[in-house]
Amino acid sequence: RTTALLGAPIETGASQRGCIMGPDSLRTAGLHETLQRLGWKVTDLGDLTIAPQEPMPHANPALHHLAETCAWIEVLEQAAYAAARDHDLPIFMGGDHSMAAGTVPGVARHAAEQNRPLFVLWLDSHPDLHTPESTESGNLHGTPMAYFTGQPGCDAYPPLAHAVDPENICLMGIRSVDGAEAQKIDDLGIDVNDMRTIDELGILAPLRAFLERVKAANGLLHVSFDVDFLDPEIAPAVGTTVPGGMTFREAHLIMETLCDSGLVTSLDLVELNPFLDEFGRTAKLLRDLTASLFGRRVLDRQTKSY
Ligand code: DIR
Ligand code: MN
Ligand code: MN
Ligand code: MN
Repeated sequence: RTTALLGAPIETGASQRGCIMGPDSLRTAGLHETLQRLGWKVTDLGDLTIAPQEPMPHANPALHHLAETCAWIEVLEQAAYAAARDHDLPIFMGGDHSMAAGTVPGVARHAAEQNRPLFVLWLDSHPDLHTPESTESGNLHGTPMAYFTGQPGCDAYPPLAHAVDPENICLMGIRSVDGAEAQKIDDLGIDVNDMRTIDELGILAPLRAFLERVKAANGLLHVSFDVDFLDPEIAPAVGTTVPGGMTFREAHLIMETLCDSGLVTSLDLVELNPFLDEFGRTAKLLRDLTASLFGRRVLDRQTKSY
């Protein structure tokens, strides 16, 4: 099977600088070699880039880097589309989470061409359901989900050709939601597994139920992995840490379960800020979690007889 590594060194959607180094930090951690050892054919497509932009005015005075974000969306939509068309399971290495406003629509175009629905598994502390109009922080990494589901209020962004059906989205790990986002969650009826749900049910029951739906619909499945999904104790290299996150074991179990399903067709690794890392340990953890998704096992499980 084939994978591609596509770097999106974008940091203008976040409040702090540093995500620009994310793709190179994942390369330095040996992501390419790790996946190769697991038997994958790996192509590093290098990093995307955008031209310098003139500021784009907007009614929301908090917004910053709107023009850069629009340019990234256009470049990423095309590149993610091509990567999904040409590879079994491309990896989009961020870069802050605003990049999902490009990768998800690109993958959605590929799904539409195949006449298959696109499903999205969103692993994040945050639902990222702000619009450029509703965001109070002005950080556009809080907006991709509203954009790729075709919500009103995103007119500042490029026109959207293939919206993702909110019914095909599953959010896990949610523990920081702004008022405008809570309202949208209600309106859209999105499947949100917040930390209370996970504490009560564990992660496997909701994940398996979602995977069953993907399978029954013969869908493509995009996984968007925000580093702040993880507990800050194990993943300090992110600008927006939120306590009470996913443990090491829960995160690996999610990735192994996704691997077993065989359903995942693309992956975002976003919000890694190497400037905040400790001797590369968050980058190495992301590498290892990705390895679990790509087939690494401690022991190949066999039926045990007791
Ligand atoms: C917050 C943070 N909701 C905002 N969003 C983040 O600024 O809109 N998403 N960090 O991952
Ligand atoms: Mn494909
Ligand atoms: Mn996010
Ligand atoms: Mn987040």
